[in-house]
Amino acid sequence: MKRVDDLNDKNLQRKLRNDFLTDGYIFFPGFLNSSEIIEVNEKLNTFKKTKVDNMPRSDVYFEDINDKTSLKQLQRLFRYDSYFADMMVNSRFEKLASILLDDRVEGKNVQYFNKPPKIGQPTPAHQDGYYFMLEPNEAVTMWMALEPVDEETGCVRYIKGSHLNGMREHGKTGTLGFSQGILDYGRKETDKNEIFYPTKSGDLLVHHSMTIHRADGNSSENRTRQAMGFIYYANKAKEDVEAQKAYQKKLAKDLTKENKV
Ligand SMILES: O=C(O)CCC(=O)C(=O)O
Repeated sequence: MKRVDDLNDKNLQRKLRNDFLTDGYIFFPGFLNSSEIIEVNEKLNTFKKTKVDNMPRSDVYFEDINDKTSLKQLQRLFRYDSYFADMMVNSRFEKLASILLDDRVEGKNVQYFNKPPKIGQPTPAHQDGYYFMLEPNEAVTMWMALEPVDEETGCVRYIKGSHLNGMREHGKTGTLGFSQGILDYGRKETDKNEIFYPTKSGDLLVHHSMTIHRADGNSSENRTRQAMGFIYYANKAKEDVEAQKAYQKKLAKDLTKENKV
């Protein structure tokens, strides 16, 4: 997992950065190999069995709060297990983030995403930068498939080049884990503009914090849709810490009131 040497190739770095600057995202098939992804899945399974019950409610989301088999998201895994801290810091993920943002970077989050079969909800169209509150808005989100993901289970969809067109207006979505979405999504874009990515285990998608993206729900009968997320901010990006705190406080209050956490 700690190998970073293959990312030292200058030609590869140039290509990755150019594609990222043009499209607002990159697709990196097989970023983790099969034995690495088996190890990650084992660690996550142990984590779910042993640690989730003791995590604060703000870091654990279920599709249905009364159904403990409907786990939807885990936040900030790096705080609870050094294995996930090691995945975030001084790792291939960090190195790739640094190449794409052309800056030193700081890891901010390691997440687990699931969409349980039949009830896994769609991810509303959004730009992560709206949540991040950065100036300049220079950050990346990495999304890594932990199992095969396709149109039926809800693969990630991007609007190519949308990171170049500024921040769209966002508003409340009612979706747990993605509380804010683009209010008029579909006014400027159609399904034809969306590039979607069926993925295999270990494939990685990385998008810029201004790139518009979304995903469908999981309409399959019995397949889960599991993935991990990694978030890195560029050193040059300054956080509006006060606005962040106020947003987190309001979100926690709203979710508790709505009995969602
Ligand atoms: O897993 C998903 O459906 C999307 C994840 C996402 O939108 C994000 O991490 O920004």
